[in-house]
Amino acid sequence: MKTYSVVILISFGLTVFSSLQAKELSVPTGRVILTVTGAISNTNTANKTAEFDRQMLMDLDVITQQTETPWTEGIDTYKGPLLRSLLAVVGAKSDTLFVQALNDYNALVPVQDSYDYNLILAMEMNGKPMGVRNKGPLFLLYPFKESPELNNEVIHNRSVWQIKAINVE
Ligand SMILES: Nc1nc2c(c(=O)[nH]1)N[C@H]1C(S)=C(S)[C@@H](COP(=O)(O)O)O[C@H]1N2
Ligand SMILES: [Mo]
Repeated sequence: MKTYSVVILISFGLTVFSSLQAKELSVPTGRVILTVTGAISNTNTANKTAEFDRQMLMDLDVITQQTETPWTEGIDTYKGPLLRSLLAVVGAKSDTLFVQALNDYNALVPVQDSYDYNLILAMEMNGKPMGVRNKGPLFLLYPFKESPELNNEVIHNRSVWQIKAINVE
């Protein structure tokens, strides 16, 4: 009876453990569009970074956000993973992000913003993948419509588009 329970407990434990493992970072099969570096506990490369292709990002906690922005006319529909779900999957261990664009623009973004707001890495605009010419492949989008107080220069500066990398500082 006792031995039986122990065996059950161990196999239950192993099942929980392996399902946690399965939730950990997969490996990109498509083109890598985002690299996360720095203070993270889950990595998928030899040099301890976390690389993502489009599919891996779309497998995170994805929402759509309808909003205007200071750089666009009218309301558009954006889709992409919540920043906090990206931070969870890489096991981000610090409170500031250095967000880096393809054109070498960069900005520091407090991790707290991702908990205070439904901040997404927008990948699609009005149902179409965002190209580099159109703020893609990833645009750190604050919900300006939902939270009008975000419409200020500090937040504008954090609204990095054409993102290629995020360092957890
Ligand atoms: N990739 C990228 N993102 C960026 C910028 C940029 O130059 N490149 N400029 C930032 C700043 S400082 C502001 S205020 C807004 C708007 O920039 P713009 O209106 O000068 O284009 O985008 C932000 N995101
Ligand atoms: Mo700016």
